Amino acid sequence: MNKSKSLVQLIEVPKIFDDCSLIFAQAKKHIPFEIRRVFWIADADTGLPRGFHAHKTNRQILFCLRGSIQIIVDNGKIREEVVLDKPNVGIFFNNMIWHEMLKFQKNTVLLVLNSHPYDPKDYIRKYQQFLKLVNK
Ligand code: T46
Repeated sequence: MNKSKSLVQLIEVPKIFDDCSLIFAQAKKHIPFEIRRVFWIADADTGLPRGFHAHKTNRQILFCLRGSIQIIVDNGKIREEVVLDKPNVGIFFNNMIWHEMLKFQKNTVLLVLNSHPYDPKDYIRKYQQFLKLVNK
C-alpha cells in the first residue's frame, strides 16, 4: 500500500534511555495543534470496545503509555487498523476520522492530547451519519 495514502498517521517522539525511558513531545515540533485538553484512560474493560465516533473539529493524538490496543481508523472510504503498543509512538486522528479502540490489554494506559475542549456536540456517534457527512 502507498504509505502516503495511509490513513494511519503515526507520530514518533524522542525516547531517551538513561536510568529510565524518558519520552517527550514538544509543541509545534511534534504536536501539530495547540493542546487545549488532555485526558487519559486506564483500567479499561479489556472486553469493551471504545470510541466508535468521529469528531467534527477536535483533532487528537493518542499515546499508549502502557499495554496495547488495536485501533481502527476510517474516513468513509478506507478503513485501516493498527496496534498501538509503544509509548513513544502516537497516532494522529484528524477531525472527521471515524475511530474505534478495541482489545485493550490489561493495565493499558492511554494518553490523549486534544486540540479542543470537551464538547458533546462535536461527536458524530452514528456511522451512517458520518458516512453522509464525509461523502457529500
Ligand atoms: C475519543 C476517544 C479516543 C468528559 O466529560 N470529558 C472528556 O474530556 C471526555 C474525553 C469524556 N467525558 C465524558 C463523556 C462520557 O460521559 O466521559 C464519558 C466517556 O466518554 P466516551 O464514551 O466518549 O469515551 P471513549 O473512550 O469512547 O472516547 C474517548 C473520547 O471521548 C473521545 O474524544 O476520541 O476517547
